[in-house]
Amino acid sequence: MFSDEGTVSFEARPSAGPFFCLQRSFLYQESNHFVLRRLKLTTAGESHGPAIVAILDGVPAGLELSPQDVARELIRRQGGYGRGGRMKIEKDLGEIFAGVRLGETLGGPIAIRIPNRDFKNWQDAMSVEAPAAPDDESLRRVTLPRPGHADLVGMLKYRRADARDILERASARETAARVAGGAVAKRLLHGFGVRVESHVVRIGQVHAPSPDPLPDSVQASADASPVRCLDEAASSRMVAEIDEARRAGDSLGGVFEVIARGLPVGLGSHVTADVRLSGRIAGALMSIHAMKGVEIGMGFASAAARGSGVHDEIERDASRRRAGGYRRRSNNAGGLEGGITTGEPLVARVAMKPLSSLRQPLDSVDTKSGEPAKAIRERSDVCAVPAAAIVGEAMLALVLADAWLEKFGGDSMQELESNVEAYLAGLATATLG
Ligand code: EPS
Repeated sequence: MFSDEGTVSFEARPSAGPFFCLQRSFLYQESNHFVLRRLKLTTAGESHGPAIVAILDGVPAGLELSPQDVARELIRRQGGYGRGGRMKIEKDLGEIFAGVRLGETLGGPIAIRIPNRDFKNWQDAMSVEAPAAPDDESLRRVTLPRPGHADLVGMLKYRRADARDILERASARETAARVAGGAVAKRLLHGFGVRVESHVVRIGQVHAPSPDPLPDSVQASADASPVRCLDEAASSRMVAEIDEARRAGDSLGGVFEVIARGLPVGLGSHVTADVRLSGRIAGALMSIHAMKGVEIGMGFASAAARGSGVHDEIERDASRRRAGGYRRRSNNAGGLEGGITTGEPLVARVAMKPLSSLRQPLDSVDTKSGEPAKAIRERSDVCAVPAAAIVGEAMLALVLADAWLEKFGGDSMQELESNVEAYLAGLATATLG
């Protein structure tokens, strides 16, 4: 039940059936946000419906935000060698229609709409109205689920006879909305000197290890490559691998790395599971469509090494104010110890499986007849790893902006800025002991 203060208590209705459950799930959600705790990103929309929408709540008032900030990120997500015909149709810019006035955020939810230009070709199939003729061809019903896709499990779980009811929402088109929300998070972080970037380190069999040291601007170097890879020779081999997979009617996955530089020591916490930043970052990255693995820093390779070859030795360096006057001689921890940022670059790698829409489809079952059949042959990308890396940047930026707001708080940017300054000043003068 809600008290006058808007808090929830259960004593009065211990066995009140569905009402009780509703209250409990509300409380559960509020106290167990593993990924975002201060920000809330809601997305809505189907791949071939009229539009995709993002609503980002929790951004302080007074953040300078322009339509170009969002458009720039959406354009980056649409690029990358290996995309299919759909990207020639869409021209994502995003239209901010709430939460911003005269170039600054107002403190309320920020709403961004990304129209689907392809909708004009799908008006019957995606109509909100009940169809006049339920068996009409133009409704583009799907009963041939793709192995690896949400098609079949979604049909069974949601009791839908038409896989289109699942695949339209399961589509990675939804990531456009995440990138729009992430653009706002990036804008916030950027003002505090934090940059979130990405590059591709694997496509199929072609591997290009992360260069050491990284270029000054990972973004500029990666965006100059058709596959967003920092190694020119590997880039060409990746392009050739994509061409070969396209010829074979197949698809390819890969690995991208996301990096955040400029973070201070002290975001996240070791104290409880829900505030550990490592889990929140892994959760956010794993929530992207088609992701099958996340590692932070040395990741899985650290399991095969000895402690002395893994842990980053510590030394004093008074010039490193954001790191509290310390430095690590290496960064195998990927910028996180105990779920807390160390002040070293935050580095995570994410593995994407090959896309499950194939021009040479795999064996499946026709769910209408129950007979063996080939899966549906949908128009598709061959490889979307370069685009996924941009989505990874957005998700990392959202988690870091969220942890930033959790640590520093404030309804306005002025309040947030003075809290950040006070903390950094304290770090610079801190002596422990
Ligand atoms: C997707 C299938 C393809 C991709 C789409 C994601 O779309 P379509 O079925 O219309 O050809 O192009 O990605 C986007 C539309 C996008 O904006 O990234 C899927 O099934 O996930």
